[in-house]
Amino acid sequence: MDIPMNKPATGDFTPSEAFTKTPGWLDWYAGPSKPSFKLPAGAVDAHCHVFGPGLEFPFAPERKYTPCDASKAQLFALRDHLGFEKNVIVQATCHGADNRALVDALLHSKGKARGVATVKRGVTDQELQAMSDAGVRGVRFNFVKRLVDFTPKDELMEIAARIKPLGWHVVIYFEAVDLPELWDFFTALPTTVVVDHMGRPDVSLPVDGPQFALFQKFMRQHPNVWSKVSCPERLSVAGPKALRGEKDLEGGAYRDVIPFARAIVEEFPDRVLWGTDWPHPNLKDHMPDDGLLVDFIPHIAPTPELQRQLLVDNPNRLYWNS
Ligand code: 0GY
Repeated sequence: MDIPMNKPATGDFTPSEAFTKTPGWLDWYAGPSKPSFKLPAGAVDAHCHVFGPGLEFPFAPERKYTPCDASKAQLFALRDHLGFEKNVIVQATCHGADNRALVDALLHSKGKARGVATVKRGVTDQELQAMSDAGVRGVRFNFVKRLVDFTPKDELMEIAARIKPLGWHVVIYFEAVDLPELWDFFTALPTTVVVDHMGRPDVSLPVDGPQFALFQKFMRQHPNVWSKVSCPERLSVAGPKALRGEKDLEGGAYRDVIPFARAIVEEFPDRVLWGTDWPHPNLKDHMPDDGLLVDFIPHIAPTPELQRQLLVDNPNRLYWNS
């Protein structure tokens, strides 16, 4: 590995003396392979995080997990190693609504990163403007119960109305089973709405079954809705092990996620984004090699045209206005 990840390639180390990691926490993988798939020029990793470092940017008291550190320098080293040009850094729930680590990463990115923040009702206009100046372009509303405490929908709607004039959008994270209950709220949002990880479908269900059909209907009926077709490692039941040849479509890593992501990319090619999700919080059974995750992209976006839209055109339009 040729990147200064600043931690041992294996192992179970305690990253910051200030915090003790959640028991069983899986650290990000410090020896990512060089992808075989060559990313197009201008490609954006549109979903990744920074964690701390905890000594510099303490984790939030209300957090549901305590991760290992994952610094901006380590993220930027991974970006360069994989062949991305830019990042979209999404505020992780372990930092709550304290966006200092995110903003610090944006300010040190030389314009190569944009951000998605978490804010509360009490945020001031000056704070929003300062975040915008630093490169924040959206807020994230999280409905995954294991990650956050409940926030009333009227508070979220008020925040959405306040960030709209800044040209920001709303990123939503939820589980597929909760889409029916959240439908009215989501479809009333006044901004572009970006869904994390395709709304977390249960990929053991049929791709043409009612659960995924509802998500497709959500995108079909609402042209302001975009989707990240990210996180095969999180959604897959089949897991990272190939059945036959490593790169084989039907037998390869995370093969059960391919039909879902590919259906979304092919139907909505101008409203999809892709990201590594580094440093991969809360994975339980394996930590992916980010180089192999990049090699997954041509399975879900099989043509150079789809790859360019997914990796270059769409994220640059949404986050850099270009
Ligand atoms: C992700 C997924 C997860 C966590 C977070 O902010 C977060 O803590 O997003 C998860 O645990 O599913 O997109 O990183």
